[in-house]
Amino acid sequence: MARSPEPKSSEITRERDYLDRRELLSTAAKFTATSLLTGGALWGLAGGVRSPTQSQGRSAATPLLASRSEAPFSVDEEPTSERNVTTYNNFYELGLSKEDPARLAGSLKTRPWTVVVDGLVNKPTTFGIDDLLTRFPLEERVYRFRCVEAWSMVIPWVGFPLAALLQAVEPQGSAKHVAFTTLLDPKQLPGQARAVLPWPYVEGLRLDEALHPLTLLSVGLYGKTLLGQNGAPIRLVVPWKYGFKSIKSVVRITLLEAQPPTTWALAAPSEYGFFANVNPAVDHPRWSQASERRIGELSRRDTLPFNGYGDQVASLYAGLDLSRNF
Ligand SMILES: Nc1nc2c(c(=O)[nH]1)N[C@H]1C(S)=C(S)[C@@H](COP(=O)(O)O)O[C@H]1N2
Ligand SMILES: [Mo]
Repeated sequence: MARSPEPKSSEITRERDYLDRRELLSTAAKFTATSLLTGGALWGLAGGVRSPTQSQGRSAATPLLASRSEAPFSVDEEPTSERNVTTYNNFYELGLSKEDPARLAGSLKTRPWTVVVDGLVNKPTTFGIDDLLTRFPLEERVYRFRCVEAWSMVIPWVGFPLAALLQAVEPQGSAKHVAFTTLLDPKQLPGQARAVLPWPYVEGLRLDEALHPLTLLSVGLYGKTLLGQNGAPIRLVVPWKYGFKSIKSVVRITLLEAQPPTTWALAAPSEYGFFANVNPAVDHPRWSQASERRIGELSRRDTLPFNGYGDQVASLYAGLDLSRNF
């Protein structure tokens, strides 16, 4: 399989910081696995400006029909190449290097697949993945994506608003948060055999964040179903937050009153907070967040507050000191 020639992780964040991040993980072996609870997409036909290249991933991606979104739900920026989006990944259940997930994704089986939606809802429901793909109208959303490691991409996701799913199960008045869980199965996700993080990977949002129209459940990108390395068959995308909030290969969505524990905040609470809003004014303890490297570009660019989505989301945090509540 072809590998992306660029970029090396050392070009993005100082190599030492990377090693530190991995060291942190290897010393975290104290965690246990039980420690936590069609034809062509419309956008491809319209105008033909961007012609998707062949995917470099191993599992087959099939076409998905989606209507195109306009601003403010899509940005008018050049998307990162499909090759980079599908070969430069973070998915620690499939290895710690950027190249591992594309190489190892063949072990992840996306059928059958169910997503349990439960907790403080009137209609707890187990959705089959193919029900989800047909029940909620799919849209293409071109979003900026900013990893906490100070690299970024622009990704043409296909998906539907998480709000549509949550409304279908009828949240109860006491529900204030939403927890998300990745598949736990070391046979399919061999990285889970090593306790580098507390498995399964879990993430969370406040309910108002989860209901925000920008918050997407993604089932595809570049007009095709997701490849394993990108979190097939369904993953969260929250474009104003650091990438680690965008949890992959989701099997459970639970509505709760209390704020749920989240994987990176558990692993390194002084470095990763619950909100994890993109914020150039708050550095990571080991590197600056003021600028970023857009994958495929040579020079760095300034990082924008809320990753450029401030007009839409800043009001969610009125009165909250985001330098303390990171
Ligand atoms: N289950 C799970 N979800 C995950 C991760 C992970 O390791 N495991 N990595 C996160 C991080 S750090 C990033 S930057 C994004 C990367 O998404 P991409 O590879 O599709 O660009 O996935 C996030 N979701
Ligand atoms: Mo990330």
